[in-house]
Amino acid sequence: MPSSAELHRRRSAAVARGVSSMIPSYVGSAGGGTMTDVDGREWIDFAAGIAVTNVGNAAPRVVAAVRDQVERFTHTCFMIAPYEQYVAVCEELAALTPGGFEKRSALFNSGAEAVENAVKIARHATGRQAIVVFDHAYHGRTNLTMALTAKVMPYKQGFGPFAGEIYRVPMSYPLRDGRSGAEAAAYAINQIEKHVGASNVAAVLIEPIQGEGGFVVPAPGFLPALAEWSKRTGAVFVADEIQTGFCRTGAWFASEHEGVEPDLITTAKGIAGGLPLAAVTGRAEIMDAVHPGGLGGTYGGNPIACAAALASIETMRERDLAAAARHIEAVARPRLEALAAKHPQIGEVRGRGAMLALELVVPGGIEPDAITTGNVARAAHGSGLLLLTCGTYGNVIRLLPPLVITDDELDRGLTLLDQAFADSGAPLV
Ligand code: PLZ
Repeated sequence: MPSSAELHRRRSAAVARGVSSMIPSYVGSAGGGTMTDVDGREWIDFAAGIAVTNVGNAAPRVVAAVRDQVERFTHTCFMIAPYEQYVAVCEELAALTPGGFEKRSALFNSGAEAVENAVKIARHATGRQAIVVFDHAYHGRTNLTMALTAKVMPYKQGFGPFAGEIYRVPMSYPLRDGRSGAEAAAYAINQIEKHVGASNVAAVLIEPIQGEGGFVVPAPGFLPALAEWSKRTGAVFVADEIQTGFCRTGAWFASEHEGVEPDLITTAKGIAGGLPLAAVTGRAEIMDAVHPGGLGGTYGGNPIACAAALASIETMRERDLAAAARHIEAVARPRLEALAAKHPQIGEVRGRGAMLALELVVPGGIEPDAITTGNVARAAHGSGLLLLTCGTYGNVIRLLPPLVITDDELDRGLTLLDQAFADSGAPLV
């Protein structure tokens, strides 16, 4: 096997610079909660490929299902010759997503594609155009989803012009806005009504816990108030659960923590254990407003990805991975709180389940500290911990381990994180 150094040389001459990688090591193999690079070094995985391998890397049931499916048939295109696996995934989505109402789903390849389609469906069903999104939001990198995404660098810089009829309003961000959920919702709703007009809003689109934007958990009451306003004014309430979905936050979907039943939910990432699959699921009357042929794509709901999804869902159910996510929080949160007690740069420990974060600030206030954040991440990478950062201000360290991570691996990862803070030169209290 070529070394990482050799692969890096080849990469520089063949792969576009715009596609970058967090670490310079190349993957040899990965399983469960660890990864081994081509140079034989083992890593603890606190990234899960950005919240994708919730069932673990190369999960045995997913591997078996993919192997079986690939031998039977690889692709026919559901729009040409349909197959059971697609239907079965849509049945699972109807059963697992919040809301006891009649639902329909459509399958796609990526999160961004699911979000684009949710927007198409909401516009078609309402006959309206405006889409309301939030500060710090992340919804993808395609043209429409870049417009929906808040952060310019690196996602949008130089890539305009962007799609129209997108309106951004303030997000509830307890550390930074000091507002209760009800106050933050009233503020956002007032902006929508004054700047967009209630009767123009096709959809209110929100991540129940923001992902790339900083693992921002809105204050309690914020999401229900927006869902209620949407219902009252005829807007489609869309929860982007692409990062929060499939047991990540200790429930099948993060909307459940606040009893919210979104009209539409977008999913991807954790749905298929690493194979590309995404979905829009929601109220039958909204989904079915679109004419036959109005939704689709060559690969959407590819049979191999669907087989992987069915195996992933079975694994999540059988191993109760929502409970596993709660267990991860129960183990990790006290360790993170202890870390915060030692390092005054840690302004807040937050998150839910296995979606946990540390926001780093200049001690004594809330000024973002991206420098220490970068130093901690680099130190973690140097010691074999796959750790991601996020946040509009680049000052949030996030933990996204596979939900099957063992207690021993979790403990080793948290110890490496502790060490990374020590090595980063972050001063102690
Ligand atoms: N919506 C909430 O988290 C993807 C993107 C990383 P795709 N997040 C990771 C990067 O830098 O590209 C994401 C998300 C939410 C939509 C998406 C988009 O999903 O499958 O990457 O298109």
